[in-house]
Amino acid sequence: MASFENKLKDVIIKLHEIEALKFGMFKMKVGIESPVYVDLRSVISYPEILENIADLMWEFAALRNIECDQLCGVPYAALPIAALMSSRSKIPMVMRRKEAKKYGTKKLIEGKFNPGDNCVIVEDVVTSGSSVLETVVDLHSEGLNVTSVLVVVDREQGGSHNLSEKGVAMNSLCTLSKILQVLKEAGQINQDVVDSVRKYIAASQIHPDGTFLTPQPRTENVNPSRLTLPFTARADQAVNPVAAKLLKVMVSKQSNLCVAADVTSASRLISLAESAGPYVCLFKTHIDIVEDFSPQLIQDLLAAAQKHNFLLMEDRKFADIGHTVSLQYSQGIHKISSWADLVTVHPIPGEGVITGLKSAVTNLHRGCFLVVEMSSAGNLASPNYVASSMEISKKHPDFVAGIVCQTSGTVQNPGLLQLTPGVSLDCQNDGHLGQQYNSPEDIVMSRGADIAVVGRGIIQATDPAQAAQEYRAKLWAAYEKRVSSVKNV
Ligand code: 5BU
Repeated sequence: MASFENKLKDVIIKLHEIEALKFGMFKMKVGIESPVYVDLRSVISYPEILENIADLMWEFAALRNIECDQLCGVPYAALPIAALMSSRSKIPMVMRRKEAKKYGTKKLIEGKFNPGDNCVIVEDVVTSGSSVLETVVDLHSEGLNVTSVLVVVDREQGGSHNLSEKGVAMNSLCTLSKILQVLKEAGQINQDVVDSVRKYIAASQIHPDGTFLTPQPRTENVNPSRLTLPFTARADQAVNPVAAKLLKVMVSKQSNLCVAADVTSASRLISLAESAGPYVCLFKTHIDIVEDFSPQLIQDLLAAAQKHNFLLMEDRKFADIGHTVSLQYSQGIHKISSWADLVTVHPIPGEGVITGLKSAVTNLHRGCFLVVEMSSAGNLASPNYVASSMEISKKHPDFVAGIVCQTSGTVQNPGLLQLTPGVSLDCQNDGHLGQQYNSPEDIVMSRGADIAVVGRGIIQATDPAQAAQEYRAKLWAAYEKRVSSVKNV
């Protein structure tokens, strides 16, 4: 039987074939032009696709442990999807009228329900989340409880954030980023289309009242998102002390560059810390590849970190049960917790991996980056995995400094940092080794990175100091552009 992921890919490709997903230039309801158009109303003409979507939505709801007493479809495109889900699951359905009837009973909600029933909203596409919020208001006024919405496509333009601010969790079957990835891999769209849609997503975050968070003119109502709030202001919102410190270092050094110091000798590691150190905010190590490791190396690294004012991150990617990771973090020859300000962690074992790491440190002047998406081709991070990982991060704000991911919509909280590897000026991927590169501008503007990780682009350069300087300048300029697109109007 096809996996959930394969069924999802199949549906995305079919939606493109029937032109429910279109690329070009389209005028949106909110008045801006969009390079992508998503309209699932035509799906009723393709019963098989409709059925597949409803089945996937139901499977997805089960994966997310979503349970409810009522389903509510939002007219029009989501109504048949909700009806099919209701028919399969035998969960009854209610329907919100677009307008209250002018005669007879002025019911807002059609269908039978009891006050206090838990209702999940089913929607086809979410942009700012305003239609869903209107539905929530009406359902609440009729006494129904609404805590989640199931969406087929999240356009990643602020909907998830706007809904969560109102206490409604958005669970999306797929995002625009996922659609781009699937259609690009299937050879149905080219890189230019991918780039233009990514730029558009980063540049058009929308508040539910219709105002744009970026890059349209700033209005008094604008509530800047993570992508548009300057690092200085975000330092105050960081709960983890290392994240706050890192944001301050970034501002004082005007650097959002992390060097990936993937070298195998102690002398090269220290030489890189000295040459690239002045231009980076973060120095990332894989300490287990150093062949002549000794405690002295750590002393030298700490001295370089102090001299050049950068933080140290060991990219250990812990991924075991809590008890084991607590030992791996604090014991052995590397004693990582004694020197690394930050470490990377895979959320795959569940929350215990974080509690395990936390149990190994007595003070919390340590933090971690949770790896929720990877840069490598064919990596297994599904939308469901990303969403569940983000839920884990919310439970440990004291220890999670940020998220390692590849797409701009993943991190909403301005107090968390998005760290993104896979950056190079020439963007030449490394073939069968799987790394996929983006330019400094794209990584910050389109993919939403706060800090970009550059390894071979710097360490294999003839002059690493000069290369670090060049990456730093380009990355910082991209950050300033991202922020000023809202600020300077
Ligand atoms: P590169 O030489 O710029 O490709 O090095 C990238 C570094 O980032 C390298 O140390 C990887 O281990 C690390 N990395 C990555 O490339 N992709 C990921 O998704 C994660 C880490 Br997580």
